[in-house]
Parts: sequence; C-alpha cells; structure tokens
Amino acid sequence: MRPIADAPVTRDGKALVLAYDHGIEHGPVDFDPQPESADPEHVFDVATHPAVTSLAVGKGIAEAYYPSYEDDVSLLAKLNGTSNLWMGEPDSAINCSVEYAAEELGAEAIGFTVYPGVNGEVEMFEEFREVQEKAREYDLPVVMWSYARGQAVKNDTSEETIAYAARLGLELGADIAKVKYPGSKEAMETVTRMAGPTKVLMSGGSKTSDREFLESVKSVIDAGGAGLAVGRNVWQREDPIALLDALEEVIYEEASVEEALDA
Ligand code: FBP
Repeated sequence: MRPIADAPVTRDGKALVLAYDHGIEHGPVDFDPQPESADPEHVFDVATHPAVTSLAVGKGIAEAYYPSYEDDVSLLAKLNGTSNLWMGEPDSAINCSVEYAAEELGAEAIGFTVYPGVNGEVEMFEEFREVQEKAREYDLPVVMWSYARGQAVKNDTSEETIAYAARLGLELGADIAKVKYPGSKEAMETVTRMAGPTKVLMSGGSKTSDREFLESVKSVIDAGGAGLAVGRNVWQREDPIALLDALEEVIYEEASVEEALDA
C-alpha cells in the first residue's frame, strides 16, 4: 500500500521538520552556542511555530516532554540513533519500535536513519524494511534520513551521491527522504527527479548565516523539494523565531530571500 501520504508531516505539501536528536547524535557540544537549547522545553516551545510541521526527537525526550505539547506539536519519532562516541563504521541502534512510537508516544510520523554504503548496509536496509512495513500498518508516514557514508563514498555532498541517496528513499518505500544539500538548485533538481513521488527534504547542517541558509532552502523549494529538516540552524540561534518567520515565507509563501529577510 502506498501512503497515506505525508500529512501530518506536511503543510500544503511542504515541510519543515525541526530536528532535535542531537543530544544522542552529537552530544551536549551542540548546545554550547545557545545553552538554553539543552532544555527540551525550549525547543518544544520553538516547535509550536506554525512553520514547523513536526518535531523529530527520540523516545526518551518524547516520553518526558511530549505529553505537555501534544496539542501544539506534531511528533515525528526518530527510532534509531547512535552517539558520537562511537568510532566504528557508521551504524545506528534501534531505540524505539514503531508500535511503541504509535501507541505509547503518540507519534504522527516515523524517522529512521539509513547509511547507504556502509559495511552494515544490508542490515540497515532490512531494519528499514521492517520499520516501513510496520509504519504502513499504523498509517504513519516514514521519513528516511538517507546519508551515504562508508569507505566507497568519496564525496557525500556530490550530486551523484545525493541523487542516489534520494533514489534509495523511493526504492525502499520512504514517503520522505532527508538528504544533504548537493550545493545548487540544478543539482537538487536531479535529486528530486530521482526521488519521484518520494518528497525530498534538505538536511540543515551546521549553522550558517541567515542569508546563506535561506538561499539554500530557496533553491531546494525551486528545485521541487518539499522543504527541510533542520536543527542547529534554528535552535543554535539567539532568535530562532525570526528565522522560522523567514523560512515560513520562503517555504510556504514562495517569497524570495530578499522578501523573507525584509519581512
Ligand atoms: P542539523 O540541521 O542540525 O544538521 O540536524 C539535522 C540532522 O539530520 C539531525 O537530525 C541529526 O542529529 C544530525 O543532522 C546528524 O548530522 P550528522 O550525522 O551529519 O553529523
């Protein structure tokens, strides 16, 4: 059965997933630039902004904080994740099941990382299969964090690599593929074409200037992408709401970067 589509992760077919799984993926160092970002309540408050279609967090954060926010925030449960202390070949532990996410956490979507190209690719693809099929039973859209890594991946931001990562989202049955930005609108057009009906989100990456960030998001939208999944570029800012206001213009209102910056 092909989805249900992507609602509730989307608004008018577009999406802004606020990612906050960094406490597991990168550790507390990501909270240093803006210490209040270590407090999940701060980020849940930010996620109530109308530009944000869902908040991606792991099981522990969802259990502890989502009950207070379920009327105002849509939960995307990130099911796997591994710490930065891990020095082996990239891999990701499954920390939560689809059933638990749907029945106990109240998730409205599922997020799952796959690292195409790693030695454990076969196992990761098989894990994704189980998650994807179970999510179908619960009518939950699946967002695949598709990050090509491993010894054979020479350039993880090349057009070719990212188009492949997005295509794997389609091939494996993801509703939405979250990929790194390939550097230009033209490259992103190839990426979205390869993904077919699977929506494509740009991964935010480390913090950049307002203008640089909005320009990359604008080129994703102009290339047929659905939007972005962003963490640090929002909650590492002193004023995350100002950037979300500008992103709302660019993603949903087709505003230019100038218009969004002036608004
Ligand atoms: P950012 O916008 O901060 O890059 O967050 C997006 C994200 O995919 C997070 O969900 C995840 O924690 C992080 O990036 C992983 O980044 P990487 O594996 O590239 O260090």
